[in-house]
Amino acid sequence: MKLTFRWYGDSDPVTLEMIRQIPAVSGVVSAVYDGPAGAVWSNESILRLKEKVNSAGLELPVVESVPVHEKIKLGLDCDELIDNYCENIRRLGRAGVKVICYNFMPVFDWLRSELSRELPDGSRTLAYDHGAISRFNPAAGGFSLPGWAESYTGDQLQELLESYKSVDAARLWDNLAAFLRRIIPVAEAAGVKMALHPDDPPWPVFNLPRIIVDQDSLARLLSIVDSPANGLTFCTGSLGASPANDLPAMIKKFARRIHFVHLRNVLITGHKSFIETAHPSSCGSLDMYRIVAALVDSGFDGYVRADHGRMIWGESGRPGYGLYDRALGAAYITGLFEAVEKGGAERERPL
Ligand code: DNO
Repeated sequence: MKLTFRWYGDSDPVTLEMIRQIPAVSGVVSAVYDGPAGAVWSNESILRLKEKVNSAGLELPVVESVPVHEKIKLGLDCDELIDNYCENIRRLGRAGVKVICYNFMPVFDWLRSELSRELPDGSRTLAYDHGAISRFNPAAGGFSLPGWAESYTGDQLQELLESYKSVDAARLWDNLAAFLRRIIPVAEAAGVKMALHPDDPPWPVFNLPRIIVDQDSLARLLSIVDSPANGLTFCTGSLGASPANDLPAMIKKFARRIHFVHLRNVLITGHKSFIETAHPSSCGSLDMYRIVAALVDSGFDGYVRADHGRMIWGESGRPGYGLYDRALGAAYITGLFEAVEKGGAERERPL
């Protein structure tokens, strides 16, 4: 595997120099943040990003995300927007980007009910409780999370939610299929692998459909265009929030189409309720050893990043994206991969 670390560009308090000092990290996952969703990214911005990352001694193998405009998900008047998306794929391919991570969640990207829940050890973490989420009124406005491409005023959100009233899960699948049929041939030609991020959390919120949630939906997605360029971001924290998902089994089934992995742990605290924990298996509900073993046994050789961390040691900043806990997670992940890859045979080998 190739270990990467997410960087939010110049506004990120975590600098490239800090990232470079995390053991075993070879690349950065980033994006161009200077235009609205749906626009073509300028070649200058793409090259500036790449040069900055390269001159810090790091690679830029993965872009996360190229946001999908809501009109594409709504299937409305979106020909030109899909053309723009294709152009971004071509430009990123020319800049040497290997994988593009994106998602197809209506309106809201990842969603939590609390951004800073204090844990007994004094660390702070992201939490989700479906009851609490259902009591929110999204149209009241001011609703945004730091990972989102967009934040909306109350009126804009109201209008958007109104437009989605005619889009049920079946329609959303149709719109996703139409999008994939256009973008995947372009990605193939550009030498880029598209890696769809599953819905987080993996169930509908605010009556909006969420369709990339389990083994069946991943299989359906991959069958729409049966090409290696139509692949997955396997996010353990997103899929793992549903106890029905058997993550090692899913990895074994889809391994050849997994191009990017987000590794993080969650502690399931009730029905549709969880907190994000530190990465080790002993801290949450997911067996990270079995997850990594499934990746290694399937011959996975793609990009990995430690996903969200808690806020520890007094750090503050973008929830989920502090330096310290993600760096601890990266070191843990490196150790797990080394242990699984070397396995028993290496331990027995005479020195
Ligand atoms: C959360 C991230 C997501 C992810 C997008 C991919 O921290 O994993 O925001 O970047 O959903 O499009």
